Amino acid sequence: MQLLANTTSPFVRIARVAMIEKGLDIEPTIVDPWADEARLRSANSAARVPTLVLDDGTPLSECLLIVQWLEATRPAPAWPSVLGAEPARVAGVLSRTGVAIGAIEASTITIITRKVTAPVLFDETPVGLRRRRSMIEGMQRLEAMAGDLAMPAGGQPPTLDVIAAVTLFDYQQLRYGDQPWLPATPGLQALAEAWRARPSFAKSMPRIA
Ligand SMILES: N[C@@H](CCC(=O)N[C@@H](CS)C(=O)NCC(=O)O)C(=O)O
Repeated sequence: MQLLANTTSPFVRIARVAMIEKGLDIEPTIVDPWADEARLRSANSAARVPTLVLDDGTPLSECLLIVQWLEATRPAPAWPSVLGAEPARVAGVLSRTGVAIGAIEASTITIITRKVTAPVLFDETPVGLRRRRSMIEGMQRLEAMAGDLAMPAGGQPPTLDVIAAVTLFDYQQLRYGDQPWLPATPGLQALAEAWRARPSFAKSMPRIA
């Protein structure tokens, strides 16, 4: 099995944390998604990371589909469910995950679009400002719901909302930590710092290579 990845992508981190929590701690194969590497292109027509190539050669793309495959092939109770143990709480987990993913997508689109325009040409355009608003409002909404995001307790594994919220917080610090518009989110910060001690989060901290 091969996880084609880079060191910054929040989508990679979501897949990787879920994989480690499900007992699949494989060393990522680092690729540059922008360099059109043959192994990434042949596995993923969109040439994006993460791409997980299974032992039988089946390629899986899209981080949430990789999580879905993990849930199907490594189900509870033998493995922790990333949706949590209580069916009544699944909607809440997915709802919070959606808020985090929306902000992550706005964030990565902003970084990606800077590659083709100067920052001022995209970030300050109507669409760029809309993406910034999505980041700010997503972070603020998650901050307001921070009480519903479980802190580590008794070795309990993280659910998908926690994985996505921590991923968002750490990625925003990496990319926009010096920006005055980045909202203060002390609840998300406490969450990210607390979960950082867990191997799945520690091993996947984003870094610019
Ligand atoms: N929806 C995809 C997004 C993946 C994605 O956009 N990955 C970025 C890195 S953050 C990438 O590989 N970009 C290369 C490109 O867009 O060509 C997922 O959930 O995995």
